Parts: sequence; structure tokens; C-alpha cells
Amino acid sequence: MEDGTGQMRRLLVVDDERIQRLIVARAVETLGFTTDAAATLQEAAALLGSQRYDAVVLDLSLGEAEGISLLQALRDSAGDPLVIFISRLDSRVRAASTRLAAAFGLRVAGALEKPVAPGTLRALLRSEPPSLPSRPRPAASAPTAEDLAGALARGELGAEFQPKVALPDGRIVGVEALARWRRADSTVIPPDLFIPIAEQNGLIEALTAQILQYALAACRRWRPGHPTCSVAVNISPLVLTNANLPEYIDHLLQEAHLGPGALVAEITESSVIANPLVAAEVLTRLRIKGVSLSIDDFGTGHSSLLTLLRLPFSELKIDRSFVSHCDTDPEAWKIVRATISMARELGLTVVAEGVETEEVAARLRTAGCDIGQGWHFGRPMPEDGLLEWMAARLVAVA
Ligand code: G
Ligand code: G
Ligand code: MN
Repeated sequence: MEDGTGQMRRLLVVDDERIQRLIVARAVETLGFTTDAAATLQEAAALLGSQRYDAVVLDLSLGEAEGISLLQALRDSAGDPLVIFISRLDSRVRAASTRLAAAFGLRVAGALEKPVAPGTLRALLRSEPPSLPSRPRPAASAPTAEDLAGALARGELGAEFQPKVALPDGRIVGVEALARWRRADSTVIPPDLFIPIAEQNGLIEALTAQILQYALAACRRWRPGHPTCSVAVNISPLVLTNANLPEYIDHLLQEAHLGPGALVAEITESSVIANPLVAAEVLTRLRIKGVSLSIDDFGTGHSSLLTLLRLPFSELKIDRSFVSHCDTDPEAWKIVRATISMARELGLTVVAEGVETEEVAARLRTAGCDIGQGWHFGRPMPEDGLLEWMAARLVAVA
């Protein structure tokens, strides 16, 4: 049989079980594949080096060897074959292997449980692998440290505000300030482009000071209408090495005529805290003063349980990578639910970030999560947009 272009298609099946090799070969016959079979890594590597394949079906466990040891050989092989994993291991191992192969730049159609169902295998071979998820990148290119220093001097840095909403009753409890750099030509540079530059060039303290001032000034303006709505500012761990931070924040709060309850400091452990002792002192003093402390992006590997126990956090924010798909991803949901219950046991306020739908909001509400943040409630907005959002919301909730 041919594929319509006049060529036979070739498939390689790599499996140490003879019966599985036969099942695969038989299953793909009707799709017009000729099948070669290998039982070991060595046989497979030899075939991949000498023959061009359109598809490779690869068992993850080859006796003592792991099928993914072939990823490099697959990448180097001619013909950019479509890869399908098969395995008796659980779905998490299969999913991790699929991601790994995609990260290697291979075309992966998916991973099937053994014994392989012939119809499912054929369906995968007919499918085109999903294109790799690419993060939409803003057109703006990374600025230089000089650009950023100039922007700080000219006061070009401000923030947008995203609502944090009480899940039980929909009331706004706070707002997160997200740094924005608006250039003179009114292009806006997002923080993931300039925060790292600030951190690497000794500009993060000046930047944080500017965002704190901007955020507290805005908070001062909405406070009369929303006396309990706080503002959360992201604080880089690098800033926590400055023992004067608590006094400085005190000074800013007084300047803005705000009490310490108006401010939440969101800490991401994006980098190793250089001086953990000073950081612990700074955080403890802030907390004693009455500033709330939030552990940001919880669950992404930077923030550990040990940090949570050692430092006086009052709030935990579950990272959006768990939250946004927790209605359709059972594993993510288990993590979200367990994290909510752990945070409650520890007496922490729990915030779920990345809430994009009402389905997710409803689940979180049922699980006892206190606060939600995400596109479902409101996108990050400039101050005037936030005030309009608050006004509309007040009518809706009342
Ligand atoms: O605003 P998003 O919209 O793109 O923010 C991206 C990331 O930048 C977030 O992880 C957020 O924590 C971080 N970020 C935003 N504003 C600030 C800030 O003022 N200081 C620090 N250190 N990080 C910030
Ligand atoms: O890491 P931190 O929580 O500080 O960053 C907040 C980031 O999350 C910002 O980049 C913000 O634009 C983004 N964000 C806010 N709400 C949502 C949402 O509902 N979905 C997604 N995908 N991103 C969101
Ligand atoms: Mn944050």
C-alpha cells in the first residue's frame, strides 16, 4: 500500500515484548506501513542510523533500559519521524515522556497504554501532533539596563491593578499591582522583560520603591470608597536583603496616610535568597508592623514548604499553572484541593490565581478557597479602569 505520493511508509516499533511488536505491525498494516522491529536500544539505534522512518512506536521500558534514551537518536535520525510512546507505566510517566520528547523538538503524537489498542494507535498515526504550546511573546524586545535606569529616573514605571475577589460573596478584598513600563512612544513593556534586568543590574530596589509609591498612592485614592481593599506589591527576594526595608515601607505608608493593613507584600522565591537571616528579619518585622505577607506562585518549585514554615506568611497564592485547568485536569485539581486544605490547616488565607472561568471559581469556592484572582473576575487594569470595575461590581454585588 502507498501513501498517495507513491512511497511506502516505514514504521519502527521498539519493544522488548515480541507479541507487542507483532500487534503494532499488524495494526498499522492497513494504514500502508511497512514495519521494522527492534527489541533493544542498540538494535533501534542501528536501524535509526541507517533507515528513514515516518513513524516510531517506542516502548518506555525495554528490559533494563528506558525507551527515552533514544530521544537523541530520534532527533538525529533522518526524516523527522512521528513518535508514539507505549507503556504499562501510569499516565503521569507517559505524559512526562511526551513533554520531554516535545522539548527535544520531536514530533510526538502521544503516549498509549499497553496493551496497545490497534484502533487508537491508528488514530494517533493519522493525527498531526499538536504544535508546541508557544507562549505569546510581546513584540517588545528586552531593554538594556541603561534604558531601564533612564525610565526609573524619568518616572516611567507604573502599575496595572488586578482584583482579588472573596470567593464566598464576590466582594473585592484587594488588588495586585503589576509593574508596567510605559515608554514615551506609549508602548508598554511587560514586567517579565524588565524585572530580571532590574534584578541583575542593581536597579530592583529603585524599581520596587517606584512601584510601592505608585501602588500606595492609588490605594489611597480608592480607600475612601473601599476601606478594606488592600494593595499587593510584588517584592523580589533581592530587596529583602536590605535591613532598612521595614522602616522604608513604614515611611511610605505614612506618606500615603495609610495603615499597614493597606499593604500586602507578595514574595516570590524566584531566586535564592542571598541572606536568609536578614530576609527572615525583614519579613518578621514587616509582619509585626501589620503588613500582610503572601507567598506567591506557590507550588512552582521555588517556594518550598520549609519556607512556608520558617517565615511568617499570612497568605498563600496557588500558582495559576495548577488553577487554570483544574476543572479538566484531575491531577491539577487534587493538588489545588490539597493545597487549599493545607493552607487552611496552617491558618493562611488561600488565594487561587489564574481563575479564568466560572467553573473553576465554583470548584474553588466549594473547596474552601478564600480568594480568587484571574481573568474571570478582571484583567490587570490601569487605575481608572479599576475604579470603573469597582463601581460596576459594587452595584452587582449589593
Ligand atoms: O503582569 P504579569 O502580567 O505579566 O506579571 C508577570 C510577572 O512579573 C509576575 O510573575 C509578577 O510577579 C512579576 N511582577 C510584576 N510586577 C512586579 C513588581 O513590581 N516587582 C517584581 N519583583 N515582580 C513583578
Ligand atoms: O506571578 P504573579 O502572580 O505575580 O503574576 C501574575 C501574572 O498572571 C500576570 O502576568 C498576570 O497578567 C497573569 N494573569 C492574571 N490573571 C490571569 C489569568 O486568569 N490567566 C492567566 N493565564 N494569566 C493571568
Ligand atoms: Mn504576584
